Amino acid sequence: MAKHRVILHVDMDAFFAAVEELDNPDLKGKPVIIGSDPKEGRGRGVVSTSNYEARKYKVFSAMPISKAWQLCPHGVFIRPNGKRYHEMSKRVMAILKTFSPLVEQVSVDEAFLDCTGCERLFGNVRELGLMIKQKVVDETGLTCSVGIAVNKSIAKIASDYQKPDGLTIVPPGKERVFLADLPIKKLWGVGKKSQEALHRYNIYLVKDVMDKSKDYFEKLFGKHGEHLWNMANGIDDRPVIASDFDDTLRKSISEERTFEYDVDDRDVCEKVILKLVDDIAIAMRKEKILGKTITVKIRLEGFKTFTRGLTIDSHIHDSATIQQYALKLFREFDNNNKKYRLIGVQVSNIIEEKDYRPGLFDGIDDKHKKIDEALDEIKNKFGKKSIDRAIFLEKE
Ligand code: TTP
Ligand code: MG
Repeated sequence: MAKHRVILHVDMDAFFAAVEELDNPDLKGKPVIIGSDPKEGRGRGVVSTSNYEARKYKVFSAMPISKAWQLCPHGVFIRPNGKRYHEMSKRVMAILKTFSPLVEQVSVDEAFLDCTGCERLFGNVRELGLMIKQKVVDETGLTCSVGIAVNKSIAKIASDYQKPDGLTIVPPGKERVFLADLPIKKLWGVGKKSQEALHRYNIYLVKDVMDKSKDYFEKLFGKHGEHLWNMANGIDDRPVIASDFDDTLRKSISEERTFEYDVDDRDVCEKVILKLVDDIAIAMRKEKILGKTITVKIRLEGFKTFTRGLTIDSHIHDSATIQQYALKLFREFDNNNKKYRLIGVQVSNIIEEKDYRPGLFDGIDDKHKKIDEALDEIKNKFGKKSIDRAIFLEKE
């Protein structure tokens, strides 16, 4: 028998909601919806996640919070507590690292593990999967779902197959049987747009892709088509790349604001960007981290969402420099005369201050640094709301 890999995908169940339930047992059995303030149906943000009870009412991630309120008015609506979820995420990732040195964290609540060769240490792959689930629940109180297969794309589909608290194993050689009857949207990389395009060619299930040649899809969609055909046929040789995570390091830090009313005044948006960046930069300095990728998220009326990002040469955490890049990204974005619904800013590509090595192009402006330090000190002493740069004192 050919040698094959043992790849696991671990994904926490209803992660943010599960952490809230853990911290507040009164929530047990109730529909829990994490997201922005529903304001009795007038709220304009979105749902981050919902627990499985709330999903019975068809409340799902990324849905407008006002719709969630309509579908489930008796639900418990909770604002997200990113810091707490991040802390639990770190604990989960640390547990996973005790099963393999090759752990690739792909989002706050999911990771791939390459356990090739280690499975016998744990008996067999089923035992391995059960042990991981047991250790996660014993040490965090949270459940997860695990998929095990010969490659990443199938392991990822498998972890989702029997959620929550699932364990799905696709034995080597059974990939195509497992995939055949799934809807194409289950394939990794097939989003709403690709799905619609494929439907136009009468392709609904993975087996509809299998029935055709690779050439057929290459001609239709180029490189994407080739990738699609490979995924459908269970071919994926991408390696698990160990995240060089220091267990304590977060991957990004972000803030966003949904406007009460759609806004067409760009000055208002720019002021919000300045404020969001200030909050991010203060948190970064407090956590002693630096970042070099700045991304701006823009949601326009009608809900279309765009992101624009750039990576600079040096790692920074001073407000003024991040603000300057965030504003540049915002100003370069063509909103097509549409109004703004939401503005967000993210800093990623994070390192710790202690790992910072000044590069040739570094030159954190000394003046900015001094202003930041002074602001941080006052805010530390007198609280976050005690002082703001002049521009924030105007009504937003
Ligand atoms: P997911 O793993 O996609 O969802 P989940 O863990 O809540 O539920 P499932 O059992 O189906 O895995 O995302 C992990 C967390 O990321 C989720 O708890 C909240 C957050 N998230 C958002 O904030 N917005 C989103 O649109 C999505 C999809 C997730
Ligand atoms: Mg999850």
